[in-house]
Amino acid sequence: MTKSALQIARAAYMPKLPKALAEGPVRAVEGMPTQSVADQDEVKALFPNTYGLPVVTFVNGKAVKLPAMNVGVILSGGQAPGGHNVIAGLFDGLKKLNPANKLYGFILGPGGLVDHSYKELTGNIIDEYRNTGGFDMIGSGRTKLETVEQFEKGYEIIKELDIKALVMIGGDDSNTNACVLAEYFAAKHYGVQVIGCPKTIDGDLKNDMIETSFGFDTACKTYAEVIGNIERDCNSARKYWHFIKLMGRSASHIALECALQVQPNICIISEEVEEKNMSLDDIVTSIAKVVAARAAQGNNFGTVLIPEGLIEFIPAMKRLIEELNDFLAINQEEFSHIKRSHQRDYIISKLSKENSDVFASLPEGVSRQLTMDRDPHGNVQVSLIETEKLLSEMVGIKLAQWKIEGKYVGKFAALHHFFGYEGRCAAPSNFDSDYCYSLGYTASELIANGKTGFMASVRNTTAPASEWTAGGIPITMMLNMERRNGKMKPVIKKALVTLDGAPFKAFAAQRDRWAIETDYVYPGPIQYFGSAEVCDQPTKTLQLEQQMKK
Ligand code: FBP
Repeated sequence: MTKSALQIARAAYMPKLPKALAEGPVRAVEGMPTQSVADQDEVKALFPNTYGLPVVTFVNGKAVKLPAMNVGVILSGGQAPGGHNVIAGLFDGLKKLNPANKLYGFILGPGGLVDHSYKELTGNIIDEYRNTGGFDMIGSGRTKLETVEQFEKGYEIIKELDIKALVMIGGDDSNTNACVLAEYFAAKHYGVQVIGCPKTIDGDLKNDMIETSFGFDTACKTYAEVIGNIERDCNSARKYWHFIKLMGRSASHIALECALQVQPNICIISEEVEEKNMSLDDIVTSIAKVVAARAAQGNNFGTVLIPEGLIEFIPAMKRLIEELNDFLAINQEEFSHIKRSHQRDYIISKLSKENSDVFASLPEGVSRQLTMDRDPHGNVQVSLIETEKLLSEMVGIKLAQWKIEGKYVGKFAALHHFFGYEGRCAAPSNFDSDYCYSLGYTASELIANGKTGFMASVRNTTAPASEWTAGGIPITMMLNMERRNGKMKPVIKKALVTLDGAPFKAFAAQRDRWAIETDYVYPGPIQYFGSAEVCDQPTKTLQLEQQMKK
């Protein structure tokens, strides 16, 4: 594999570990029994073997010689910078425990387990991928592991390879699956442990014990760099409004973090839209007002950040999508046989009056995107909806109306961008390199300590890495019951942006000024070599959230 000079230098970077892990050996200190965040009785009944376990923290202890064992690892869902370092940390941790331990990677996500597609991960393979972005070492996929047939098929290869533990690196849905699998293996007395690791650029897999999901740091810094570049271009040419959509399937953490980093003129936060029961027209009007106010000062330019999941948070649209999800979960087969030109009318005829009216009012392209193929979890693929174009088009129409009414609106020329895939495989920042390596290493210790149904947890992450703490959180603690594909299911509760959280409050305190003044910040590219002040700072979201807790 040909490498750039930066890649060669980066391969030699030794990620930092929490002191307890770096010094090793460790022992597990157990806390009090836990319970799920909600719906305790239902969750407890579904997870009799893995419910209520205590939180585990690692402290220094005495070396214990463990027999050699084989471990499997799966990368699941969307790519996130640092995934390779989780595997590297897991590998190094396992080898430290016993050099005869072996690690197998399942190919292209959970599907690799079911299809028996795997490869042994040797030291040479691991070394090729240290501190690199992407998931290409073994690939990823979105197969949802949920049926007994899949579990049994997976168990066949697990038995054949004599695997004693499986590490699932994934987001909320994949870790929910890991939890279900851990319970299944425990109930069957198969002797296979399952450990999860919190991954997703979306930043929505977090709680009191999981401070952040990996990849969020690097992805946000990558987007903030290019948004900053756009802002500088915008402030130089002074003739365009840039509508920038940012990834994040549901939560607006990425948009919010980027706003805190670059100080745009406008940033929409989906969770606020929902809480304030805003309509599409309310959002359009709020943007048009800022465009007109800036035009009045001679500034016919600006930047608007739009979270990818916005559409689903507009209450009327949310109700429509929920009915569509349930309807299509049952009637997908029939729908697929309807001629494309009749699909819109078919849906209009099948929905409730309120939702049918909303559906009928949408531009053709948007309504089509809402009925397109779901992801394997039954969700609308929001990344396909061009919200940035929809909003700028509607703002243009609104401004034209105001102009007819005699208001001054200046000139409005819009450009569109969508940043998502550009950041998911970026070379991990020092934070993500260290955090991911620590998560993987922690997973190896959870395995060594016989844990199952736990997620690796590394905390105190705004302090220098040596002061981080490592341990494990029972995944059942994060579960609640939610409606999925028309049925109530135990799932990890997604962490959305909260309006009383420190990051939103910091944004809300400044946004009116950012709207009118041009006070852009240009963060520049991620730095890997240099002072900790420049290279090792975590996201503003993480810093503000942790400050609030103290
Ligand atoms: P995960 O939750 O699996 O980490 O994926 C997040 C994400 O990057 C979202 O931001 C985006 O909506 C989605 O994946 C895109 O999915 P795909 O890669 O399948 O197009």
